[in-house]
Amino acid sequence: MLPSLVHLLLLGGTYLLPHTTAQVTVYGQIPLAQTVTPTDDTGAPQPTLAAYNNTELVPPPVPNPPPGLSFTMNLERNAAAVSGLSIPHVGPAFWGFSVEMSVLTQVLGKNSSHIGVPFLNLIANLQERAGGVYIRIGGNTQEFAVMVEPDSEYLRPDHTFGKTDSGTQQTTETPAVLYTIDMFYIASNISSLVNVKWFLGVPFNDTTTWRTQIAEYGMEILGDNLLGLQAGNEPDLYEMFQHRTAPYTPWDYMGEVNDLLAHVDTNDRIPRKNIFIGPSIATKAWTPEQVWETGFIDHFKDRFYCFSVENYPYDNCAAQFNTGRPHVNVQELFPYYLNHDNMIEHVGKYRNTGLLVQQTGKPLIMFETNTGSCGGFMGISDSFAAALWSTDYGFQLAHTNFTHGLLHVGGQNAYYNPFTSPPTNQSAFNQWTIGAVYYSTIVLAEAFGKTNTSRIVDLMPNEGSVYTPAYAIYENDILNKVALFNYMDDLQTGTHAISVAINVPGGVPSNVRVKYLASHSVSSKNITWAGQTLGPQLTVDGRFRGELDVVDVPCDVVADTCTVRVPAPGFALVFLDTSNEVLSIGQATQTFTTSAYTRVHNTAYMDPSLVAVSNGHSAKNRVDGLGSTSVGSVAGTATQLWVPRLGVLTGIVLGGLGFMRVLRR
Ligand SMILES: *[C@@H]1O[C@H](CO)[C@@H](O)[C@H](O)[C@H]1NC(C)=O
Ligand SMILES: *[C@@H]1O[C@H](CO)[C@@H](O)[C@H](O)[C@H]1NC(C)=O
Ligand SMILES: *[C@@H]1O[C@H](CO)[C@@H](O)[C@H](O)[C@H]1NC(C)=O
Ligand SMILES: *[C@@H]1O[C@H](CO)[C@@H](O)[C@H](O)[C@H]1NC(C)=O
Ligand SMILES: CC(=O)N[C@H]1CO[C@H](CO)[C@@H](O)[C@@H]1O
Repeated sequence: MLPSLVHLLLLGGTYLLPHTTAQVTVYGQIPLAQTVTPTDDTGAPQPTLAAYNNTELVPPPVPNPPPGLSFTMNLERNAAAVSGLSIPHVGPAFWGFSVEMSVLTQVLGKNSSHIGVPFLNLIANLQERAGGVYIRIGGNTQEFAVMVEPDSEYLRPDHTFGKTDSGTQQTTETPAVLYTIDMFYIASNISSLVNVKWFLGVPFNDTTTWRTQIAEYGMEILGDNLLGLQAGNEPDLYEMFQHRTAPYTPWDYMGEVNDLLAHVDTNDRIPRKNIFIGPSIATKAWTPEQVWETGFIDHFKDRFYCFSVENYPYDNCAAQFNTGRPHVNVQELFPYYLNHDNMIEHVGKYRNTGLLVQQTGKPLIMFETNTGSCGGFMGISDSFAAALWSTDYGFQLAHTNFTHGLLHVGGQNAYYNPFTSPPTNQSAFNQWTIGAVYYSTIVLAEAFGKTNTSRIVDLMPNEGSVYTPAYAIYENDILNKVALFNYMDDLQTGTHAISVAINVPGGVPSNVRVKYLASHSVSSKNITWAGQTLGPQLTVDGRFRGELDVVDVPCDVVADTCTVRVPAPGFALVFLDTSNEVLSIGQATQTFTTSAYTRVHNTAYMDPSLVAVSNGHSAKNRVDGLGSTSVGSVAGTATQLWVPRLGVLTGIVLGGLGFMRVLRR
C-alpha cells in the first residue's frame, strides 16, 4: 500500500505531502548513496536508499522467564484424525509477488528485450520447488495508469514505462503512470521462459469512462497466462484519499464493480468475462464482514477468478513520505515481528472470510502484503526476523485457508523488497540485492511441494508459547513435514535453543531430514537456507551458493519420537519422508546465466564455468514447464533466449549485467 510518492501527491487530506518532498521521484532509479529525501527523525538526509540500507537493530532480549526449552508434540500420522486442517494447497508457490506498476522495469527489466536474468533465476528457484509463481502487476499506481503509444513524447526512448513530469501536473487528467504495449510483451516473454501466471488491474479512478486496455491487451497478448483482473485496489481507502466523495460504502464499491462488468459485457475485445478479482480491501476502513454483508461473494462468484484482500500489520508512511505524523520507532516495533500471537491476530481477522470463500470453491488471495506499508521498516523488513515472520505468515495464511499470498515489491525506496535490481548507473558492475522475505517464499514452496494435497495446521505447542510456534503439514493424508520456529535470539547468552520431541504413534521413520533457515541473529541480513545463500547485497545473480546442508536426525523408533533442535533464533523444516525430491534441490537445475561487465576492465566478461553449468545440467532434469532443454532456444515460441555460450557471442550486444537479451527470430 502507498509505496508511490506520486500517488501520495495525488492525495488530499491526511496524507498530503509537504512541498519540500516533491523533489523525490519514485519512478527514476535514484543512484545508491545519492542524498535523497525523505529525511529521518532528526531531519538529516538518509545517505542510502532503503533497499540497500544496512541498519541492524538490537535483538529483543530473551523472555524472562523463558518458555519451555524442551517440549514434546504428540502428532497423528493420519490426517483423518486431525481437526482444523486447512484446505489442500494447490498449484504454484504459495507466496508469489506483487509488483508496483511504477517500478516494474526496475524489477523485471527495461523492456521486453531486456529482462532481468537474476529475476528469472529467482523465479526458476521457486518453479523447481512448486511448479510456478503468481505475479501481480499493480498497486496504487494501477488506478491512474494509462496506456500510450511506444513513441509517446512522455517516454524515454526504448522505455516501457514513464510518468508525467511534475507533482503539480498530477491530476486525474494527467496520469501518474504511462505504459506501452511492451508491458504485456515483458510479461508474456517472461512466461515463455518460466512458469509465471499474471494478475493485472483495471484502473478504477474513472468509473464512467472505463479504461480497459489493460484487459483487452492483457487477454490478447498474455492469453491463459493472464489469470485475473483486479476490479479496484483498496477501495476502502478511496474516501480517505479523496478518490471518491464521502460517504463511499461497500455498496457503492459493489455498484462500481457491477458497472465494470456491464461494460465488459459489451466489449468484444474482452472475451474472458469472468476473471475479475475483488474486493482487495486494505482492511483498514472496512472490515471484510462489511463487504460480505452486501452479498458480495454470492453476487460476483461466477464472474470472479478469486476473492482478494490486502493488508499490512503497520505502515511507515510518516517516515517514508514525511507526512508530519510521528514516525514509528523501529527498535520498539521490532519485537512485534517475533511473536506468534501477533501473527494469529494479524491473520485471524480473515478466519470467517476463509470459511466463506471456501464454499465458492474460488481461491482466496492475500493480494498485497509485506512487513509494513509505505516501504516497510529500516532494520526490520530486511532482517532475519522478517524471514522468520514471513515464513510464519505464509503458513498462518495457508492454515486460515488462503490459497496464495503476494509479497509486495516496491522499488529502491522500500526496505521490504524480496529482490531489488541495482541502481541504474551501477547496473554495469553490480548485481541484485535479495530481501529476507524471499527466503520465506522458498521455504513455503518446499513445504507444500507440487502434489496439490498439502494441508496444514497450526499446532500451538509448548503451552501456546508465542516464541515457539509449529505447524504440521499433511500430504496425501499422511503427516509429511513439521515446521518449527524459535523466535528467541540468544546471541548474548547462547542458552535458548529449543529441543522439540516429535512423537507420532506408529509413524516415525528411522531418521528424519531437516533443512534450517538460519542466521546468527534476528537482526542480521546474512541468511542461509539449508546452508546455502543467495549472497550479500549487490552481488545476487539469483542462484543459491554454497554446499547444500540437510541435517540427518536419527529417531527413536521404539518411543516413536524424533527430537529436533532449533537454534535461537531459527526455523527448521523437518521432512518425515526422506525420499522427498526437494531434499536434493539446491540450485535450480536450469538457470539463466548472464553477461557481466567488470568495473576494472569495463569490458564484457563471462565466467566460462558458469556457461558450462548453464548448458550442462538442463537436459534431463529441467525445471518443469521450461520450453526447451537447449538454453539457446525456447522451443515453439517466437523468442530466442540468449544465454551466454562460448562461440555465440559475436554480434550480440551485451545488455549490461543482470539483463538478458531476448532476441526476436
Ligand atoms: C551514479 O549517479 C550519481 C548521480 O548522478 C553519482 O553521484 C554517482 O557517482 C554515480 N555512481 C557511479 C558509480 O557512477
Ligand atoms: C496441481 O495443480 C496445478 C494447478 O491447477 C496443475 O497445473 C498441476 O498439474 C497439478 N499437479 C498435480 C500433481 O496434480
Ligand atoms: C529495449 O531497449 C534496448 C536498449 O535500449 C533497445 O535496443 C530495444 O530496441 C528496446 N526494445 C523494445 C522492445 O523497446
Ligand atoms: C480451514 O478450512 C477447513 C476445512 O473447511 C476448516 O476445517 C478449518 O477450520 C479452516 N481453518 C480455519 C483457521 O478457519
Ligand atoms: C513470447 C512473446 O511474447 N514474445 C514477445 C517478446 O517481446 C516482443 C516485443 O519486444 C514480442 O514481439 C514478442 O512477441
